[in-house]
Amino acid sequence: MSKGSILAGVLAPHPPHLVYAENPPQNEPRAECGWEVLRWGYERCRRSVLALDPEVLIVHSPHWKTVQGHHLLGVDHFEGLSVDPIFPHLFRYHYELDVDVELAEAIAEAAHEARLVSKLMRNPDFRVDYGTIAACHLINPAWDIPIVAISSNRAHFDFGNDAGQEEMLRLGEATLRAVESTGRRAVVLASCSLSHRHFTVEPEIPEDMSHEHVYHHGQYLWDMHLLELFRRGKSAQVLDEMSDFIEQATSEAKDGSLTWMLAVLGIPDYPAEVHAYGNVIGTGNAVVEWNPVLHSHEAEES
Ligand code: 2XP
Ligand code: FE2
Repeated sequence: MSKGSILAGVLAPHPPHLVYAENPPQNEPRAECGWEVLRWGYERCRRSVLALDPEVLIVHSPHWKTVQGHHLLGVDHFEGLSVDPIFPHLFRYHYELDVDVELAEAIAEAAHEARLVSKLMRNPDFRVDYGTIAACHLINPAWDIPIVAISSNRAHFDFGNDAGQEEMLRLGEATLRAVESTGRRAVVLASCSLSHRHFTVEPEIPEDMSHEHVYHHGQYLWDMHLLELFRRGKSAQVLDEMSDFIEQATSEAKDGSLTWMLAVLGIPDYPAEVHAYGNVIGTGNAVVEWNPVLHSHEAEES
């Protein structure tokens, strides 16, 4: 078996609004339009990563919250209805997905060897969280590639940001080792927003874009700072500044997804492609792709 590899990584935010606005057959509510810049960015990103022909998408989600350790879906197939607890009028999504259980088991084992607590979710009736579903839908609406889904163990919340960072770096390194040893060609998805300050009053028409804008300049400055670092290949600096970003931008990165993904990618020092940035309920969301192939084409052209 040849050694597996990470083909690309994507910062793949999961606001249910983006799925709602696409009107896929799986989602019950219907939208007129909305959040186009982010959705068009997702279209470009989707084309780019699916062209790499990945065998599996590995996603880390802030909305599968586990207290004791890192859990992974461990059944071949899940299906059900996912209803967003805050936006049930936007997201009532009938999902059906396949899991790469062998890889999930290998990641759980590699995590265990790295002295992290891990566990496989073997309940076939488990309801998969909307952070996993929305990010995977937006990257691959055909759902024809199996996934591995990893929970957020909330280490930043329970033990502080420094401990959380260390935990997620170790989980990322363990994930990479498991991908390599199982020979998989994988794309990794960090399902999270950047700044995460919500507005507090929803407009009568959710897709009324006159309400979607930056609500706090400080949060916007942080988002732009991070995107600039991504674009310049400075993910090590992002990790150095992550604790401040988490606190000052109330970032959803506190759930660990972004740190995990940068670790799986080996803390990339090449430029990422920012496909889009936009606000959803006032939060800052970016679709960003780390793809060494794209980068090497850019390098050849310059
Ligand atoms: O608040 C969250 O974490 C959500 N996923 C809701 C929607 C938009 C957030 O950015
Ligand atoms: Fe979220």
